[in-house]
Amino acid sequence: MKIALALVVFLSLAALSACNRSSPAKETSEPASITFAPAVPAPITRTKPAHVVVDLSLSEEERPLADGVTYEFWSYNGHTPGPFIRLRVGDTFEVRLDNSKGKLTHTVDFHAVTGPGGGAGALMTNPGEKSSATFRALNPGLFIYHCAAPPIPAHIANGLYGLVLVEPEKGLPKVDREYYIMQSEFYTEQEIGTSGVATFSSTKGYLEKPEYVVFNGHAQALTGKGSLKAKVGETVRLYVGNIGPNLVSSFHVIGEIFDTVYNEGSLASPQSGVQTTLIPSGGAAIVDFKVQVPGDYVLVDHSIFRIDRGAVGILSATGDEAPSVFHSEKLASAGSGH
Ligand SMILES: [Cu+2]
Repeated sequence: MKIALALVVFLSLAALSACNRSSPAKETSEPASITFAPAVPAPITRTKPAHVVVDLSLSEEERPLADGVTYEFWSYNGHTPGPFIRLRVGDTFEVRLDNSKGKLTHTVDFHAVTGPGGGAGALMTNPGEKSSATFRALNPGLFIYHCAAPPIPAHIANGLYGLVLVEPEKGLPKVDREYYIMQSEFYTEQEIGTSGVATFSSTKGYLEKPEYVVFNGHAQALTGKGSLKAKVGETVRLYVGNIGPNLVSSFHVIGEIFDTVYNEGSLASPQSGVQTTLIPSGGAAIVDFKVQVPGDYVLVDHSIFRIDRGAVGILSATGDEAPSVFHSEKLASAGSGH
């Protein structure tokens, strides 16, 4: 009798432990934190991995590329660049790709994904169809994603790309403001500035001779009303991607020295005191700097002729003057009326 009872207890415990094995600690499921450039989703506050759902939709539609110039952009979620996706290391992310309104086959290659094609084969989706795949974010860092449907160069050149940030377990150091910037080229049959609809030129793509080099999908997108804002005393963080499709970016902010650069999107060994950081095609960097002097700071690719092709932005800083750091006699004399 005692043996029978012990057997029952043993079997019950075995069943319980098997049950525990088949249903591990349940991950919460939530929609991904996404935003459109230049906005960045708020830092992740949860302390455990989650199952995160990323909804991406595809479209091909004409939108402005420069003043008086439109272009047929191929886009994720109706924006070029596509959404900024914020994850935490260890998260699983389920990508649901909706091509029900698209005219062409598209997919996504996530540089944050470990596995064949970065998911491109699993997510190859014909017009009128949807697909999904689930990945684990194994590595913290800032990563590009882009379309990889053939012909790949055209699918990238036409606007299908964005950034994924995979936060480390303890997050990144806190800053006051974060912005999302993506550099890219546009290869058009028409010379830069030609008003009307600009059409894609694969010939200029092969020659690596872009007509436009831009931040955030439009010439001078980050100027005028699109200027980025900051206040003196704040630390600003820029998440900068460069999709190319051909050029390497020499990213620089005129009048600033980067306090911290997480070069090539790796969080492993940041550098300090950097003037210009190289961002390869298909790569990214995170730069932090504290704003100490009010005024306009110009964001450029320091391959400087590209400012005339559209790659220029402004970070406008307001606040008290800091004459011990920056003092202008000219301004002082103009102010005194002489
Ligand atoms: Cu595509």
